[in-house]
This record gives sequence, C-alpha cells and structure tokens, in this order.
Amino acid sequence: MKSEILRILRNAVDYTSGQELCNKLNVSRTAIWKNINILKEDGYEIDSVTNKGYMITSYPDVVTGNEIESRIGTKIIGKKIVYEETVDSTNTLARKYADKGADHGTVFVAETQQQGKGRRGRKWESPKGTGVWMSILLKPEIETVNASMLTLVAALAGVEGINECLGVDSKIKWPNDLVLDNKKICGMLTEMSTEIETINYVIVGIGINVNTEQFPEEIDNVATSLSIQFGKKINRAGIICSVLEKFEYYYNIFLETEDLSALMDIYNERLINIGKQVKLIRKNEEVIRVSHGINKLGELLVEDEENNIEEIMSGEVSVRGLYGYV
Ligand code: BT5
Repeated sequence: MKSEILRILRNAVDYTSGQELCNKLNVSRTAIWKNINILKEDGYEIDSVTNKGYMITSYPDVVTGNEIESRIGTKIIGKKIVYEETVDSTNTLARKYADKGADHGTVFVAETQQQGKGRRGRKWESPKGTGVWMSILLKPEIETVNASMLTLVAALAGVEGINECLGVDSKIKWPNDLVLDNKKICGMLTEMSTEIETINYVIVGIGINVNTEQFPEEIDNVATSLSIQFGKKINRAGIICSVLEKFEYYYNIFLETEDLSALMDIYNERLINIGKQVKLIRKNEEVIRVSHGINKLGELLVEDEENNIEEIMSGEVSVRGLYGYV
C-alpha cells in the first residue's frame, strides 16, 4: 500500500486528503496514517495539514521497492521489486528467487553488495548507498544461443536510460560497459540457467556508479560516477526507472526477431569503439584491429591490416585511448 500512497502523493499537485486516499485505496484512515508514518521514517518529508491532507515536500535518495514501484512506467519489468539493504550479489539473490519460481520481470535491488561480481570472477565494487546495484530476472522464450544478445539490449537500455534522464552523452564499450569521459560508469553481468536446449531464466545484472565519490586505488583511473561528472548528487531511483523503462522497450523489440536487426544502428551510434583501433586480447596474444560496430547477432566486426573482416563473439577488447590503453 505504501507504494500506492506514494504514487498518489507524488502525482498530486496539491494536498491530498486522507479521505481521498481512503477511498482510492479502500482502506481505513488509521491504515493511511500508519503508512504515512512509516514513509516518514523512511525519509520522506510529508507535510500534513488539518482539513487539507498530505503533501510530500522532500524525497530521500532511496532505492526501495516502494520508491521504485511508485514511479516506474513499465508494464512488466520492475513492477515487482525485491529490495534488500545488504546482499552478497543481486545476481545471486535473483538466482535464489528464480529457483523458487519468481516471476519474469522481477527486479532485485540492494544498497550494497558484499561480493559484487564482474565477469570472469572479477570483483565489482558496490559501496553502500552510492550506486545502482540491480538484477533483472527474465524468462524469455528464445533459443539458448540468442540469450547472450540480451547483454547488448541491456547496454543499450543503460546508455539510453542514463542519457535521457541526465542529458549526458555516455557511450557503450562493446559488449556492455558504459563509459563517460573515457571512464567506466557501468558494468553488466548476464548469467543464465539452461536445461537441454531451453532457458530456465536469464539474469541481467547492472551496476551503475551514481554518487560514488571515491574509488579504491586500483580502479581510480578507470572508474567514474555520474555525480563526479555532474558535480552534484543524483537520484538513484530515477536512474533505475529510466533504465528499466528503456530495457522493457528494447527487450520487446528484440523479442520480435530474436536478434538485434532493429537495434544495431542505434547501438552502433552509441558505440565508443566504432571506427577506432581496438586491441583484442586472446589467449596469449594481443592484436590490433579497427572496429566497425556490431552486426545483427551482436558480434563486433573488426578489420585487420589486410582488410579482412572478422566477427568477434566475446572476449576482451580494449579501445585505444580508453582505460589507460594507448
Ligand atoms: C563488469 O565486469 O563490468 C560487470 C559488473 C556487473 C555488476 C552488477 S551490479 C548488480 C549485479 N550483481 C553483481 O554481483 N554484479 C552485477 P567486468 O567487465 O569483468 O569488469 C570488472 C572490472 O571493472 C574489475 O576488475 C575492475 O577493474 C573494474 N571495476 C570494479 N568495480 C567497479 C566499479 N564500481 N566501477 C567501475 N569499474 C569497476
């Protein structure tokens, strides 16, 4: 009920009377009053005036289910939020819920992750209350081989969601880092559970540095946050809603063809690697190529000195001039 009260008060231009809330939500005055008090404890400043009602005068920077559910504009993705203050990893939390039958579209959010995961066993720094650490649970009815493209759908949603919300020009570094001012603001980790040719579920984990002020020394020169770039604090729930709304939009487009044919042009427009020299790191060798963007399967097209084009499926690709690679 708290998210419904929040939604009504958020959208109201004036005070909303207790009676109106009772009528809309079909509950007692006492129930409204109790929930208003809980919202106040959560950090919402709510002005209550006799004979007029309630009005929110200040919103806290929280990423709780109530906050997100009360403002999200999606149909399915993120309509149900599972929020925990501290988790090992939101991807792991999502997996636990998925194994118990949680619904497609549920989103798992935490204030901090104690064992935030990057790809290939790497660590993801997730300090408390500063970032967006979330995982989307999906149950797509698609071919197993096509699931890896969901990572690129998420990258596109991330870049578009952040850019639209803040009016910035962040870019994608293939396949799924987001960069601003040549430093990493966001990383994504897609994990999957399959059973002979069928997908049980896919978990798309998204980490965005929003209000991080300082990074550990080892990543200080490669990482940045939205607030460092802006010089002011940014509301995390706004970013979450914007990214999830874009995700739902692009996800539905992806499902129509089960490939990126309708999304690759916009993805390539946002791609920082395009037309640039990239360094491919393979087992024991590093080679330099020129990147030409993705094809409809999400593979990166790279050209060697003899003008041979090769499609790269996965792996490490660093971009000249980025993250200290020159
Ligand atoms: C990623 O891995 O970029 C995937 C990150 C996914 C994080 C989300 S948060 C929600 C969900 N739950 C999880 O447990 N994970 C997902 P990769 O491309 O392997 O990059 C990891 C590397 O990025 C590390 O080795 C560091 O160099 C650097 N790094 C670590 N934390 C960072 C941060 N907060 N910001 C920028 N770079 C970071």
